[in-house]
Amino acid sequence: MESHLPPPEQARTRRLANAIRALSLDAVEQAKSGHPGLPLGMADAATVLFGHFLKFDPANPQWPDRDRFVLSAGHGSMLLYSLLYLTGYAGPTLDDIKHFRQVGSPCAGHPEHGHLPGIETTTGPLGQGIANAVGMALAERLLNARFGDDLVSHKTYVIASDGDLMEGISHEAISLAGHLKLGNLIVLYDDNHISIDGPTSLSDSTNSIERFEAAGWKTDMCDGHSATEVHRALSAAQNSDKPVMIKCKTIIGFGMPTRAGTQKAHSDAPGAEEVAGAKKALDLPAAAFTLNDGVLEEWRTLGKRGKQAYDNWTGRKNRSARAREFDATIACEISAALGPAIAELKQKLAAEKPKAGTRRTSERVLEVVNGLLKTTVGGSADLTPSNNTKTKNIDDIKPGEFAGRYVRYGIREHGMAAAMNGMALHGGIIPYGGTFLVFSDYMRPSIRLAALMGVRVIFVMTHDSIGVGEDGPTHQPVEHLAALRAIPNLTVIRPADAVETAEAWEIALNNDKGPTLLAFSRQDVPTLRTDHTSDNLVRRGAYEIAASPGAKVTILASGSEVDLAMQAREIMQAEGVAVRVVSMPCWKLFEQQSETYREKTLGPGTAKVAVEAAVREGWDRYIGAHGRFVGMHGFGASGPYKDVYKHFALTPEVVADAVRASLKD
Ligand SMILES: Cc1ncc(C[n+]2csc(CCOP(=O)(O)OP(=O)(O)O)c2C)c(N)n1
Ligand SMILES: [Mg+2]
Repeated sequence: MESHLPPPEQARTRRLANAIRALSLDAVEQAKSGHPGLPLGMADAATVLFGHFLKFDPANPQWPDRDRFVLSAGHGSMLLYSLLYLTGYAGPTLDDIKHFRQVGSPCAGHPEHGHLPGIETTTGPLGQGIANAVGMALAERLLNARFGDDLVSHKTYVIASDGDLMEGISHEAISLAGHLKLGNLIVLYDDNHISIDGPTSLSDSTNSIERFEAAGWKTDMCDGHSATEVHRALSAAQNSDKPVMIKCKTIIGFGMPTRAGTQKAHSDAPGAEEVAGAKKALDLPAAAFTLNDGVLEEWRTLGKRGKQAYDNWTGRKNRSARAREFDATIACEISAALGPAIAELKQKLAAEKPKAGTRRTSERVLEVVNGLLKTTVGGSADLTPSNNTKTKNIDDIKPGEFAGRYVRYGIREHGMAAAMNGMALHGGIIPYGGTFLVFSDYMRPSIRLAALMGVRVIFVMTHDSIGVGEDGPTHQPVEHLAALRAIPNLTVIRPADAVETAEAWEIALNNDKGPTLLAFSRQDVPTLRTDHTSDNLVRRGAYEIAASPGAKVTILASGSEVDLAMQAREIMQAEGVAVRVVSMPCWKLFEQQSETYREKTLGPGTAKVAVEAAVREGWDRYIGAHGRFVGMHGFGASGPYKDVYKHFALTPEVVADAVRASLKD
């Protein structure tokens, strides 16, 4: 939103900015904890951004066409809380700010998405915010390509710190944004030359201007304390065909008498004397949480700048023939046709009985999904032919061309995951993206944040075990399932066959409360579910896939090892021993079932054997201390996958031995 106000008069901006400084100083001092340095250093630049450029309406914080503002350096949270309060959002209240960093206050230590409207994403782990912003900016372009300028035309602004730009993820984010020519992305870099240990010269000598330019960005520089200069730079950034980085030279902790410009300003309560000194220097009232007369009113007036634009936009949307489609898209409504389409595919798969890696069936499911839903946007971190994530009915997104629905993320797993989070947060897009399960480690911080924020992102992780084969232990996940299952609110599903794969996708697409991680096999697996049920059995997390009246033993397994369990069962049945098999594609969903269902499914009174080509961690919960586990006890090995399974004693015969042994216990 270009400024319709004249360029800011320096003294007025400083007076407004000092209100941010007052609140930030008082909140940190009161909490005896927090980070005053960034809010004090970036207050002037943020005032120009919010007062003249950012398109927002505090009365309508969910306005789909608002500009997004991401405080990537989440430790500076008081900057954001101050801005939201001053511009007139319903929250935080002044009382919330007085309870900064206290349990129950929405003003948490770092900005938590969902605690307050206006917190576009959870930040704190440095580098994540700027990478989320790339996804938000991309989402905007994709929806603009679909709905046009009238309905979708906004920018994503980021404040990023030295730490954000030192983190490796920023490299992935910056180079992806530059490549895609995301001209609607504007980063204000808080170039204060200070991090926790001291001057950034201790650990970094990057020329950030050259770095961004090399990645295809437009760059600019300004004095971050000069309202006129910041205004000029933001004006010049408005109509760019490349993302823009504005290096704002600032003084950390601006105004603090002894701490400004030093690492002491970064964090911690400055103490009464320092606060008093800062307030004197900044011409602020001495009393805590008190602003100069008229400043709050002036801020509130600025907060109403966007109302007209909101009303105009609402008018355009209501007049649009596509209003309903737009609303359904932004809400990512799942078409009522999806359920029947998945059921139909399941029926077909049950009859056809493909013997294929679940990654391949996943592509078949996606073909149906991408044909039915317009909101899915796929991608892979340079493993498209292996992850089977690109279907024929969607096209590539290209630099400056956003009609497609498939992102070539390049070899940027972490950047991909964070960008997917940003797309989901933006609204209107259900992102899914692939890599090998073993490289979930490269994405874990973003997977964790997706789970913490509760956003609908689908991680497609193929090559999910030693079944990878020849590529060997570097490429064979063993501890990953356990580690991922430990992330709260992450739904990890490892389907056993084609039918479970279709069911897993249905669950993932309908899960709007958090991310879903789908673990797919590289190697072929037979179709085990050959009797069609319209019921989605994976939804229960675990279910009896093979019954045996009078069974003495229950074999629990997931993914490709359910077939092993079934073969072991055959061996035992031939010996006259009744064995039942339970497929456990998703522990999280199983835990949500009734106690009765869980007990019945686990087979009360039966001995337990678990089979999974992964480490044992977690299985004890289901098999008990005396249960037997057939799986991995260390890293894998390179070789044809069937040989590797034999080498690690993951065979039907060994499972049958475990069953026999368990009968003797
Ligand atoms: C991934 C990650 N590592 C470490 C930290 C801890 N930490 C918080 S701020 C910070 C660096 C501070 O420097 P800068 O980013 O320049 O912020 P400034 O001090 O200028 O506000 C660090 C290391 C973190 N939040 N995230
Ligand atoms: Mg810094």
